Amino acid sequence: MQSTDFAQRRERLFDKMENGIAVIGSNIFMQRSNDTDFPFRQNSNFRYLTGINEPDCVLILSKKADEQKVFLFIRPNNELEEMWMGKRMGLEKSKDLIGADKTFPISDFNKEMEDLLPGHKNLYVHFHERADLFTNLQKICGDLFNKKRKNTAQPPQAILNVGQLIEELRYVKDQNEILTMKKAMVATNNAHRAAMALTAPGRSEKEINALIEYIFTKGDGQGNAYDNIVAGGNNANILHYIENNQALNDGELLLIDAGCQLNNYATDITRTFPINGKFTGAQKAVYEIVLDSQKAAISHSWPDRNAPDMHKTTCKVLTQGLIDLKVLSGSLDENLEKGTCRKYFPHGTGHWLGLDVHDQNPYLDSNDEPMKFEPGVIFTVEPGLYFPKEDATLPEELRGIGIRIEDNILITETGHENLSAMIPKEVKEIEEACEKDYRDFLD
Ligand SMILES: [Mn+2]
Repeated sequence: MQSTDFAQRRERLFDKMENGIAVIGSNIFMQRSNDTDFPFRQNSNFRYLTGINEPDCVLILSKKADEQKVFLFIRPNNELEEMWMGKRMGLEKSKDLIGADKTFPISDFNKEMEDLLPGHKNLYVHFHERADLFTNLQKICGDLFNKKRKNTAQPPQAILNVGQLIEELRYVKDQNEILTMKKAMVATNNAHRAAMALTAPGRSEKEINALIEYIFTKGDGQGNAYDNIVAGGNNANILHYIENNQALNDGELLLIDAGCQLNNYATDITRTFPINGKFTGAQKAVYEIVLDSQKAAISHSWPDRNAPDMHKTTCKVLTQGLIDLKVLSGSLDENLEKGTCRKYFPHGTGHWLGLDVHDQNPYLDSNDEPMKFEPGVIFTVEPGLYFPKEDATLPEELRGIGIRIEDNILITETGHENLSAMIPKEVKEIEEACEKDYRDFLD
């Protein structure tokens, strides 16, 4: 990414702003234990607008009738701190990098904001990130308001959500973003293939998870984009199962939902396969239904279509499948009307994907209509069926089966591209992948 790309993004954000001042915080260190922190991960919006990967920064965009200015608060250089904790960009380098009008030490934030805030009509802040920054700004504005004098510039009188404006910018991905996600998919593919190859009765979710982590981190990848789900047998029926510490049993399935992160961009892939390498009849029957529903949803992925219609397509195939499996009774139309498949498919068909695994993009347009798919939009397609072991109303052979299949889809001018098409998905492909040697995927 060139620094001009980030400048263009800030320019597009300026275009969406009225007279006002936007305050966008980087992430800060999060305490893990006593005086140690969790690994730092940059705030996606701040990263999108600056490319800067340091904690304790705040980006300011100031827009008045006759001028636009960019300011940045950042940690100054400090030899001792940098010896312990790593290099900092500092005030000068960061000013050059993003072409800011001025940079300030982050420790001067409150003092400088007393000068920067007045004269703007609106204050643009993120409504659900960096609540500490929001609270702090409200206090500074309140104090300025109390101290106001005649004939001086006034602090902002209205607070608007900058998050919504940036969501709109981030909806369509540019070529760099698409390329980055394609690169991340290489490790994701290797990890899922290696996992299929290593998995066997007697192995554990822990071992498979460790192998995935290894492949996600050993190359360019930054590790996982979200907590891996490595769920054997009935654990697959807990949608966000992340314990990943149980034994893998003969005759059961393993569901893996895991994606590599690269340059802060996420991939998000799920595969479900037999622990011993061969599907049973019942497992295969359920698997084929989920796969058919997923293919139907993917074939719905065209410009001008939308996610709610895609979800309807998925539900139709799953509901017919549930009737065929004798899980549901009655006609297809009756069941669709009542939404009976929801008990076994309790989540959506997919979500936007990008810098955040659940990417911050709008689901509705300004008229509250579903967003239309456009070239450059990326989302997941991830139907599933979940039959908990404890549900005595289910046919016995289905109990304990949980299956989800998830791919990442890019909308193109002429339809779509499945970014994860290379990861085994057909029954035959999966059974072949289970036969392989996991060491073939470590290089
Ligand atoms: Mn997902």
